[in-house]
Amino acid sequence: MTSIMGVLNVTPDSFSDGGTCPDLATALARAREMLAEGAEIIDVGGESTRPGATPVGVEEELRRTLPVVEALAGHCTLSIDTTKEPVATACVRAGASIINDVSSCLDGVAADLGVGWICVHMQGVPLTMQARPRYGHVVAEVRDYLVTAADRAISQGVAKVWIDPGIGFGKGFEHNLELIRHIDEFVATGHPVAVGVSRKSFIGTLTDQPVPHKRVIGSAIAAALVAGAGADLVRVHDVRETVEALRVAAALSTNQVDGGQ
Ligand code: HH2
Repeated sequence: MTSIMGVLNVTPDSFSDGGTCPDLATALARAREMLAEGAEIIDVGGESTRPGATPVGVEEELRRTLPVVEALAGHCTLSIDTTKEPVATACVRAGASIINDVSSCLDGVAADLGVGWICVHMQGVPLTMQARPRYGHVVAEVRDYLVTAADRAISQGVAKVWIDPGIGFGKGFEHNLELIRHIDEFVATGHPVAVGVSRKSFIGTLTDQPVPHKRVIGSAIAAALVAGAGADLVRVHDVRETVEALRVAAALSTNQVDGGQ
């Protein structure tokens, strides 16, 4: 059964929901709403990784994320979406049990802290990654990179490792489509697969929808497809709609037995 990770961005500038949680009370209310809708994990993020985003410092990222993690600790499974060791460490000490790492560099931190690690593939860095992403065979290159990183992390003793193809992280439109069409090849590696398709620009291109928070139906369909292909985790902004899409897709699928109610 695929788990749903609800996105809780406490940033002013995230690509689809920046500024929607300007204070602690709003962030906690949003977390509670997503949990009530069926999210199993809340992913707290204090720095946007959108193409061209300006990096923030450790102090500022901690000021945004730590109070949220402290307040939610013990109430749900928490992941911290960061590429910074001090932020990951502080948030894990405060109660997060997963490091969601788009830099794929924090495996040693996850090993030392005894927590799970989501290893995301990214070509380049957020500031420039969409300039000219290039691959020979995108599925094989991304998959092989992730398997090497995951095996390394497991050999260091990381408790649980998810591999994530990093949709939109240094990928062009066709690269994203190819990766999603071939999610089964990632599942076949035996590592649990996490996927973030929610509201991303390829959906805007497919649906001619420039406004990210209006890409809900396309996002839910894409999430249901990757769930059907065996993804362990989908990272989404629109939890209720995704739960509904996964439930219907699972009930109508010939190769799944769970999810129907
Ligand atoms: N995508 C984003 C951020 N974190 N983590 C994982 N594991 N996989 C993803 O695809 C992924 C991610 C980008 O989405 P969002 O957090 O909504 O935007 P921003 O980076 O602008 O805050």
